[in-house]
Amino acid sequence: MARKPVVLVTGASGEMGHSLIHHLAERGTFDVLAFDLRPMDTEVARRCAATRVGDVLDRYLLDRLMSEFEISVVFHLAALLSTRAEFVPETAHEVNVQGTLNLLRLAVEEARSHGRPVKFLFPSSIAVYGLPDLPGKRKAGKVAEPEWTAPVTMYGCNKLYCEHLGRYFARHYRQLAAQGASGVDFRAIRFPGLISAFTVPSGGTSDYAPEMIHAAAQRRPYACFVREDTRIPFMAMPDAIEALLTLMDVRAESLTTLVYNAGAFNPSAGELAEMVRAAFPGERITFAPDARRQAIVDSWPEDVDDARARRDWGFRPAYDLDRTFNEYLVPNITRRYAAR
Ligand code: AKB
Repeated sequence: MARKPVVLVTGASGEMGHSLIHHLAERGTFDVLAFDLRPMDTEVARRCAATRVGDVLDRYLLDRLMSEFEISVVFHLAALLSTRAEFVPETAHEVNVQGTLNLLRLAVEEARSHGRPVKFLFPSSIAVYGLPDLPGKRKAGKVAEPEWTAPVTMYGCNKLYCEHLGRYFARHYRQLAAQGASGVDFRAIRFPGLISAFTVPSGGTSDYAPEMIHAAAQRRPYACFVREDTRIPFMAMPDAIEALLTLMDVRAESLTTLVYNAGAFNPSAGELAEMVRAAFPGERITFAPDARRQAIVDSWPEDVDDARARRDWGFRPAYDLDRTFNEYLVPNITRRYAAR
């Protein structure tokens, strides 16, 4: 019996998964197998050819997927983000690293099964960077891929190691064995903080930006957990998904590396608050820094140098800060909460 050709999306119920599946459905060129620990909501499930609920640590279940589906692309989005991971670092390691290893193994077996390379799209993060202190962060400015990769969170350590795992699988897998290349075509983007109009984040340390906006749209006061002068790069979710899909489509010969920075805008928390107050008059935003979460964000760069992505595969964010705010966030978030 022929297996059903699909692209596999893990973490399908998460923020990126929700948006990616929407974009893949719009494209209409792939059938999507959505996989998550939690059941997909109907909005996501109806856009998929199939959905499965399970754990990326369950290798038996992953083998069952391979018995039913022929997987040509893996979008491995399942992860415990930086804040949540700090409460259960060993579990985060299991999910973020062993889970990724299990999916890389699946990609090897699928490539050998159908005889074609399997593209493995991996969302890494600015969390792989570790700036030593605020003066060092400000002096470093736009950080390029080879710089400051000394993460201070378990999540950042996991993401950096998984980049190396992907490189190993793509270029050095079982290098002493007789059998040839793995067939895994690993491609990663180090995403900044992502802001979605359609989902509310959970478990991230960059979440203060989307939390502030979603709170304002619900007319709820917001106490920001970082200082007003805190500055890191962000990106509108549509640009993040478009970047993943563009990187997926690019010919391998055009890529000079496997891991790329991608940035869009980097307002301070105070600048963002001003925009939110202007868009939602009367909104009460206060600043009550949480010293521990602040220390994490202070270790992340003010901005990223994404010249390689722009050169190798034409990365260009469509949304700058103003357009993100005025065309994407405010109208859609206002509509989301008005409908409630
Ligand atoms: C987090 O805050 O953990 C993530 C990230 C920056 O990768 N949003």
